[in-house]
Amino acid sequence: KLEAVIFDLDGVITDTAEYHYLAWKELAEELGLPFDRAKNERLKGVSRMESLEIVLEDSERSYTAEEKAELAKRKNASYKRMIEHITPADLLPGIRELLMSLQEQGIAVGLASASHNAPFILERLGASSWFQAVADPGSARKGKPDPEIFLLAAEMLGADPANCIGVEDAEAGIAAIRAAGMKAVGIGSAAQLGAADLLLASTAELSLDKLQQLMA
Ligand code: B16
Ligand code: MG
Repeated sequence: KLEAVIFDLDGVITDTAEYHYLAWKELAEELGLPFDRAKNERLKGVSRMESLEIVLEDSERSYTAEEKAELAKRKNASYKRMIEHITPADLLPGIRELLMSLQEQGIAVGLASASHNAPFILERLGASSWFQAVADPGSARKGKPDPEIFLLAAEMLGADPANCIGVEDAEAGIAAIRAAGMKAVGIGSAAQLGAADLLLASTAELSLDKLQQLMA
């Protein structure tokens, strides 16, 4: 029986990847480093500090831990200015309808995002009240593909991972869900998300019916 659905944020609830792209690009330009959309793909689902390492990999000089912390802070400040403009219209297609039917059916809803800005983004989307648990990435020791953040969300909801479904758009996220012992729904293409139990091309194809069938 389906007890809970645990969502990733970026690429599933809303598309913040574009803002991450713009903010990292701004920083890379200041540092005179190349940065393009292909590189941005590699940052999806990856933590802020790990993302910075990827942005800096073409650099000829090395940076101290203090400098890195300052660079990450700078990127986050411009990212935060951008996400101020998020509105409920930025919910990805079908998400509002799905969250409403989950609530109606009394199925618990959680968030397992690597983003420290997730609570603010949910608020801007007008979606906070649909989530009974938002796992804090700061209290997970390891990032995705480690299952920790998904297990944290399930624990907060009091749900058995075996009765949970995770929804993700990144390969590492699907691996994390499967390692947590949950059923994995992938949003994207088979090239990256072949390991998902159910693969959908877009969030518009999500429905409570399909999720319940997956658990049956
Ligand atoms: P922050 P997700 C991830 O969100 C993003 O995909 C990734 O690009 C970002 O670096 C990470 O959050 C951390 O975000 O800098 O806001 O803490 O896909 O796990 O929802
Ligand atoms: Mg994602």
